[in-house]
Amino acid sequence: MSLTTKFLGRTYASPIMNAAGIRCTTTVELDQLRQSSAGTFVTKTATLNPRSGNAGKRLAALPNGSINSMGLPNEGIDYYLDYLTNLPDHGHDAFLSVAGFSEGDQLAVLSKIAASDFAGIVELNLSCPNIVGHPQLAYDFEATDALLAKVFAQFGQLELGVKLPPFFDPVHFDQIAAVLNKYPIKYINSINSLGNGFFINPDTDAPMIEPKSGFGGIGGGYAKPTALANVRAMRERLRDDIAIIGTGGVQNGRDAYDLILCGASMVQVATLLGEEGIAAFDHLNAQLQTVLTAKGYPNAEAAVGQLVTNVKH
Ligand code: RRO
Repeated sequence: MSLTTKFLGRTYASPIMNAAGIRCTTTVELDQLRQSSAGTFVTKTATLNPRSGNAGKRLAALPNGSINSMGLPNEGIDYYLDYLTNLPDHGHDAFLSVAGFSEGDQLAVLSKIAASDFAGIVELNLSCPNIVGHPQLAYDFEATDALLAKVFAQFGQLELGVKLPPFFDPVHFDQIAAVLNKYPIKYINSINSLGNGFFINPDTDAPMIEPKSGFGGIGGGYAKPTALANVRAMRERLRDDIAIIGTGGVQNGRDAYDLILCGASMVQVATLLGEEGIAAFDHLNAQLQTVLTAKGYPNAEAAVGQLVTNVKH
């Protein structure tokens, strides 16, 4: 049984990797990811200029997951492009996550990538929940359509995917899928954290985190059923040539397998990786291998989308 996975013409030793934002902000962290047993890695979402992010305590562990309002702290697009383009493969096997605060910003970040030697995959983060005054773009279907029209008109040569927020209604699944199906998107990544949740610290009766009066993105176990729903719903609606990365609530190999059954070709790990560090990949790879072997699959790819649809009582 091999975990070897093909994705966008690349071959990875495992389908499991970090999610953007988790242990991937500095070159030291990126080196650690490269040396780990993760199949590949994605950078922290990069903006045109470096950002220190939201002030105060901005990440907390919860009983079954996490809450964060980081506010997009990152070293800026030039830093990540410099790191990636100096790798032996010019970052061919890596993912570069990017975001902008306006259409102009987003396009400026992409022009920098297009003008560089970066040979990898670009992930447009349309779903950051934690920037004051900036709603998650993908919840505005018209604005998403308008941005993607410009992006693909100008940067059609880039290999582009999009990071989506969770959707909660079949009509919204239909609407976002209809927009995405219009463009030569290579993949979607579902889901980003459950935006603007709230959790009270029982010791203090105050919110767990400081920015935005305590509202923040929820990840970990709380996110798993919503992640499975989004991967499944999008697989049912997207063009076959649009691949899916599944993210949300992966705590063990079975969780990764469930996302794969719903249609994910790759699986990303956020909260668990934040808590456990890169040793999490060793455990998850071993556990995923055990599940796939027990279920009789020769490799991870063979299980993609193999959800059994007749409910057995
Ligand atoms: O930096 C953040 O606050 C953040 C981002 Br950009 C994101 O996409 N998802 C998230 O949970 N936090």
